[in-house]
Amino acid sequence: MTRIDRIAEPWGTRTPYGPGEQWPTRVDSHLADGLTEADVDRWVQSATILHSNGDGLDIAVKDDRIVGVRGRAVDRVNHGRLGPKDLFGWQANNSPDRLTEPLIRRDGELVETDWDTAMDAVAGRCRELLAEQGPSAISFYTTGQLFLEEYYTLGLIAHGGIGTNHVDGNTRLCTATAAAALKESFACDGQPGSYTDIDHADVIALYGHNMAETQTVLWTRILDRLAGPNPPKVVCIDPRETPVARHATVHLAPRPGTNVMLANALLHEVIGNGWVDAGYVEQHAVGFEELAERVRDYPPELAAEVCDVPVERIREAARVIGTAERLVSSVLQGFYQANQATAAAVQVNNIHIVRGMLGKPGCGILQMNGQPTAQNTRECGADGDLPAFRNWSNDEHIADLARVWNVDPMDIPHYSPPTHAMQMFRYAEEGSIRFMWVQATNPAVSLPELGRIREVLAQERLFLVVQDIFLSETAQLADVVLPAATWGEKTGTFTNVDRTVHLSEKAVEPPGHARPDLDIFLDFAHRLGLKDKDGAPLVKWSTPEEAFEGWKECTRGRPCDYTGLSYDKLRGGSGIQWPCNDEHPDGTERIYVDGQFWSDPSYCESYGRDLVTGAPLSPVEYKAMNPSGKAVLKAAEYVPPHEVISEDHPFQLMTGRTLYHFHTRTKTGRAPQLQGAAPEVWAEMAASDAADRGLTEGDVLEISTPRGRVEAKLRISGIRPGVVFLPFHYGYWDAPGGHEPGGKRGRAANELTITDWDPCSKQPIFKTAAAAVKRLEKADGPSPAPTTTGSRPVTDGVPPTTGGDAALCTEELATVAGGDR
Ligand SMILES: Nc1nc2c(c(=O)[nH]1)N[C@H]1C(S)=C(S)[C@@H](COP(=O)(O)OP(=O)(O)OC[C@H]3O[C@@H](n4cnc5c(=O)[nH]c(N)nc54)[C@H](O)[C@@H]3O)O[C@H]1N2
Ligand SMILES: Nc1nc2c(c(=O)[nH]1)N[C@H]1C(S)=C(S)[C@@H](COP(=O)(O)OP(=O)(O)OC[C@H]3O[C@@H](n4cnc5c(=O)[nH]c(N)nc54)[C@H](O)[C@@H]3O)O[C@H]1N2
Ligand SMILES: [Mo]
Repeated sequence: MTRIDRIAEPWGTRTPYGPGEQWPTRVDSHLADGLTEADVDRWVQSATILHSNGDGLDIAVKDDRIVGVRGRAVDRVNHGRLGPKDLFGWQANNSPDRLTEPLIRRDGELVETDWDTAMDAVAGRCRELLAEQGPSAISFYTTGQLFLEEYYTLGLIAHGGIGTNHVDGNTRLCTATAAAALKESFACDGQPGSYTDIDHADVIALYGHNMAETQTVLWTRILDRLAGPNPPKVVCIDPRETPVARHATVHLAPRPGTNVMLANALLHEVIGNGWVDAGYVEQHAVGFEELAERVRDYPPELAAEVCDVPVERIREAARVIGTAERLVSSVLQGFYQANQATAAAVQVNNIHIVRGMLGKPGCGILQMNGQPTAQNTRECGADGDLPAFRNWSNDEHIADLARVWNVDPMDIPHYSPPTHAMQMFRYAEEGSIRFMWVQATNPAVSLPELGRIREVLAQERLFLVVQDIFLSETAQLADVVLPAATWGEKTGTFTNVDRTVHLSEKAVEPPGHARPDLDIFLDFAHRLGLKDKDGAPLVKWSTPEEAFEGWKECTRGRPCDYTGLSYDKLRGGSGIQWPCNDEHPDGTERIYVDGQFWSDPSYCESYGRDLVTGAPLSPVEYKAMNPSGKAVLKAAEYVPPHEVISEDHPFQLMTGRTLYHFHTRTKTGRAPQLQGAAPEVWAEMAASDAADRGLTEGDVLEISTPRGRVEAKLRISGIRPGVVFLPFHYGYWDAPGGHEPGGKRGRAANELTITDWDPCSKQPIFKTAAAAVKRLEKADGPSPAPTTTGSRPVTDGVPPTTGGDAALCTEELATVAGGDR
């Protein structure tokens, strides 16, 4: 047993292993100061929530309070390991400033009230608007952070009960492109691969994915392969010198917004050099000719110029990828939130299809998720999709869903594509949406162009309900605030990116009168008196387990088949991967193993879209591609970003994350070790840019775009020249004096971002804009950015990031086998 500072050493100790071997077990734990495992009253099974990795853990309880966490050795995902956010983030549950009572706005002020008054106000306003304006006045903006049972219930209430098409989640900002890219290539959502592919891979390519900071345990798996015999090669495509880039065999740092150009050049090389599995393509894919023709126009020389990357390095990356025997790729926000998101992500699928690198050990695509339960938002139909990957433009699928719900098919809105989040905010701005219920997301910090978003949310005519665990920046603008119970205080299941389903059990009571999100939805359905077509209650369950059983029926025979799972089966051991049914009682490690895809027109989730305009294809257009059972290769031309640099705005602006914080910091900002590691906003710039402008480490800068301005201290980092990076974690709930929303001294990166989205996935573009930078004050010390991460300084004299004694965690290396497979 070792104790180490997991702020200073975020990934912990290496446990090297070789290709095809089992990843060794290492059990990580952290308990509140002074406690040992002997003090713990009980351990309660759960999984991690501050990212999408889905690491199994147990919650330590003493005197009915959460006092720590310990990784689950038996879990297939993490083999016992936990990341820094998991080890320390639970402390937020115990914060003294949790919401404990509902609040309602009276004479302009939010005041405490009881649940009856609050829910009557919510249901009452909803009923009034339904009578006056119909369902299109009602909208729900949900999240990727609730549980499966909650999303399914919400989707049923909104689609089957109220009949509104305005249901989306912050997953639109997050992994709408993951879903879109999978639907374009495979006609259905669902990850082909498995995390275990990392155990077998000889090449791992990361596209706009800083996995080291955002899926720390998955990255630990890669670090352990890199430390073992026959390590894999790593290809990193990221404009910053992230920890991933530092471990890469080849690092390409393209100009932001040029991903399609670069990916097309990689495909140009792969196809041009004949690194193609012709037999696989012939049997299992359509569209090869169009793709080959398109990428012929994208030689590496052209990409080198447009992306500003050395041509030899593009060729080298293409050779590594093109000659890989077992290739794993992962894609995330550097693609999904950048120019031409879906078109770029689809090219990564294309690489795997043309190389026949699917469905075999070591050959997996991870079109990654970000939030812990985003997969369920999508599966359960709480993001505009319909439950269990049903196709909204297939009338038979609507009829089948109506059968499951016992409603009339015409009561389920499917007359047009589901309203995406950015459009919902537009409708609210224009006044056609009058009721917006926001759950577990903080749009007043996380949406682009915050000045505009605050105005939309603050309108008198919009009835805003916010369901949260803290009085977030968004909750402060609400008409009614509903205090929720969270992870550890309620029971439910969730599914990670490699389709592993975990059960998360209630460990302690929620504070005050906070209630589980599921109970709040059930209460709402009850107050509205929602009925099925026979006059029975529409929602037929009252507990999470009953909701799960209802969901299982909804998935029967669909790709994400949960019928073989149960709460009991998920208890005690490892998480289990869907599909899990009679045919696959222990779950399914990889899908598409036989080169058969769920693309039959009568079965598929989507007919796809035009990658450049985003227009949905009609069933006839889809069928004309002859896709039955096959994957679809879709080519895309490169289109430059909309907002480009100018004399006034000479820098490209990118925004993103740091290892120590989660989003708007409502949880990690309340965990002292994490907050201490990254206490305040900063801005990253290359040494050459700083030198050109006479700037030094720690200078106070103003970064501005036509939308707003932010004040931040300069970190001179390994970012590519011409680019400024801001973390988006810092809003206003704990802002020091002077920083204020829309004021002279902004702090939130989204004051600066642009209202623009990918035509296909409708995901906002948080990573490509043009900005100006000027110095406000000279440095009085280094910037507060961490030194262990992508923000590592290139200048001397910056003290290392450490959590000291407070951040000591236990590591237990074990020889016993961890989770199989
Ligand atoms: N520590 C931590 N972990 C998290 C989260 C968190 O808030 N904090 N959030 C979770 C969630 S919801 C998500 S969605 C994921 C996100 O996880 P990531 O996508 O890994 O994180 P980001 O920092 O948003 O962006 C990744 C990288 O994209 C690069 N990038 C920017 N523009 C471009 C471009 O045009 N091209 C390319 N190739 N790269 C570009 C940036 O330099 C950045 O390093 O993380 C999850 N895990
Ligand atoms: N500029 C820029 N903006 C971005 C991004 C970026 O990279 N750059 N990334 C985007 C991405 S990928 C994402 S995912 C979003 C994230 O953006 P948000 O979803 O707005 O961020 P969070 O801080 O996770 O907000 C979650 C809220 O839910 C509350 N909460 C937590 N648990 C529960 C619960 O169990 N029940 C309830 N009811 N509430 C709960 C928290 O207190 C918090 O207020 O930001 C997006 N915005
Ligand atoms: Mo996300």
